[in-house]
Amino acid sequence: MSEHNSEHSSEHNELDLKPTPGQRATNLFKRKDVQRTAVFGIFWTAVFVVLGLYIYPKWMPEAMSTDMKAMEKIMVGFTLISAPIAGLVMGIATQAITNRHKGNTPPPDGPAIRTNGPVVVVWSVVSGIFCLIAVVWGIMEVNTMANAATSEAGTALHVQVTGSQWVWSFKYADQGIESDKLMLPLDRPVVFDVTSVDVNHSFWPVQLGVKVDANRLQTTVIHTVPNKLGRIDVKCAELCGLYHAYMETTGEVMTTTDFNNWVTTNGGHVA
Ligand SMILES: [Cu+2]
Repeated sequence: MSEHNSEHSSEHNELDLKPTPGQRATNLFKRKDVQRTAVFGIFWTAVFVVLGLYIYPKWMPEAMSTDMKAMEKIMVGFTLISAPIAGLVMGIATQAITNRHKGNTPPPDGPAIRTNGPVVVVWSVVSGIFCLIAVVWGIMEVNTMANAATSEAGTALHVQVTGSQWVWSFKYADQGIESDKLMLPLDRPVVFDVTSVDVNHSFWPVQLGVKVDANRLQTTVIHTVPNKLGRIDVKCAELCGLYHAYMETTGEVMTTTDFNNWVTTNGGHVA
């Protein structure tokens, strides 16, 4: 009972006395509702950190290239960066839902956040720093991929990828074969020359962690190195008409011997 009363009177005092910013900051953390919000916020932040570190990677497709591994790291990193922000929002929501004002009198007004200078400065600077980390990290990763593509261009396997409504086809020009399944040898750099014969599609071999637009009359190039044996899902990631959702096929990363066998049994030659 006494706790309930003191909480309300402290909120009124704060409004009536118009404290200086220094006093406001100290008083803020003496308020019961702020303390509860902080505890809920820390709880939710911990939940998001656990989700990001241990659950999220399990939901993602298997990483079968260093590009996909880098992608996974970035996704986990971004989840951790956003955990305290999402935690604070959930903390405020939890506090608001579990401590609703009861009775027939209107609830007392709290101080308006839009006129709280220190709060605005803190959240602008902190989210600015988070955005900067994200941009720099992303640019560094794109640079690493571009450098790898240049240094491995000579030894790479070339696959011409063509999208059409609503199938993918893969032409191995050096081997002289064509397929509707994406077969790739392990640990050999691969360059995809991607185009379309009709509308815009987007070539997305999911487990390889790369994705690029397939445009009519245009060739876009993407590079990766498959580093794990197994099945690949190939999808279209650009809305391209009625059966867009069904524009998918499969493929496989196989040993060099198996790949060469697959090439020769389909009438091609090893190259
Ligand atoms: Cu498509």
